[in-house]
Amino acid sequence: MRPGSTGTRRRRIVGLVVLVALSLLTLDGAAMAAGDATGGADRGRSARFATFNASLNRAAEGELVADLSTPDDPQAQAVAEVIQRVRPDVLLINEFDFDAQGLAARLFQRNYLSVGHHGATPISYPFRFVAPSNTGIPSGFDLDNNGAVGGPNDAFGFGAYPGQFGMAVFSRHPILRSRVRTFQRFLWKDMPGALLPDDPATPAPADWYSPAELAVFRLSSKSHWDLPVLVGGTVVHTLVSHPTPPVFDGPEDRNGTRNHDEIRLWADYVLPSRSGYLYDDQGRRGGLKPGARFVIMGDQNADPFDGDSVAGAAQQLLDNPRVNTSVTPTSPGGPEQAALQGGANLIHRGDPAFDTADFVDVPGPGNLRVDYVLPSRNLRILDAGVFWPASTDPLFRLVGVFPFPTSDHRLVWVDVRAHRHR
Ligand SMILES: [Ca+2]
Ligand SMILES: [Ca+2]
Ligand SMILES: [Ca+2]
Repeated sequence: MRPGSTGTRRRRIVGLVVLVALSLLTLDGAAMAAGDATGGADRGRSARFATFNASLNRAAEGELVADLSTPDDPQAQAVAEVIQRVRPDVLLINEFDFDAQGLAARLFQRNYLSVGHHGATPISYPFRFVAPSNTGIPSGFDLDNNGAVGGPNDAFGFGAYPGQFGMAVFSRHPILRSRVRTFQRFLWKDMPGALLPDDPATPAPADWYSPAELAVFRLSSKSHWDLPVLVGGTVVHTLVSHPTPPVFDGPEDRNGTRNHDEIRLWADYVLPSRSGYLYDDQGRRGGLKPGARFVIMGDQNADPFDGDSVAGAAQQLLDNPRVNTSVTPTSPGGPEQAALQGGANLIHRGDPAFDTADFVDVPGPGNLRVDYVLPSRNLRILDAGVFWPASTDPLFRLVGVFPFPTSDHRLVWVDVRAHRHR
């Protein structure tokens, strides 16, 4: 979901600098020197992959960097402790405001992850990746058809300034930077059979966006990144994204249809028979090669059974022939909170043990499964979980109930190992 939608609307800055370059993968000498011999499944060919919509977004540009410049931001402390408790090897953080220098990511490592919280062991991620996000970049068009151009809803992705609600990846394994692919600028109209929304007030089909708008409309609301990570000599393509929430629109369902097709991008990317139309920001076409190993992860903003997404949106991944769904991450806190909170949770079809987000229950969608870590079938799942402790657990203080100490989402993790033989 989208927090802060009523937040301060600062003057937007044309994100030329933001657009120009992928920020560099950074090596933090201090963090490396600190060392870290502990960890979940980070030995040999095994690794713990995790996704966490940590809600490290701020209403104004520069505010996250300011907050992380000192070690005393309570939310960032709690987010860091969750990470230190779970100890992922490869971690995607959704809703982590982007800055072109990667300063926020560096400061989060130095001032929060490298500092132990409440007795937890510090954790070091020598490899990090951030890149521009479509959020908050002005499109120059009236995309929400409210009669005016400008504001978060007319940006390439919803956001008050360039990079708000961006993403960051933290890794203890090398990210093969020269082989990274990004799909920030892939145009929605170039997806065959795209669910382009229709203006119900006109007889023409699929005409919510004009031809001029479709000529620039980027499918990805943030970005889609393929980050090849080297795990014990094996390349694992880490496929990360954060599709737009399927709500905050009208009967045309422009966000729901976009959410569906943003999810579809990865569903097609992993199938050589369907990926031929895709092109990345570097001008290369196609998707993964047959036999490639991957982990799709992120807040997909779609529950397979409940909530407001287009029917079948999440199933594009869950029913994908290349995706390994042999283990579904669960928590003790999800069922407990669904029962305690009631409302929409009482009529849900999905198993609350699979929930990953604590949304409004009355009136609202209730708690949903929207955050996923989905390995390829040629990776073995050793273990998995959702960090949502029961209320009797001392660590429940890290998730809490609204207003949340960390986020309305929970961290999801999966331990994988590459098969010796495919
Ligand atoms: Ca508008
Ligand atoms: Ca129409
Ligand atoms: Ca709730």
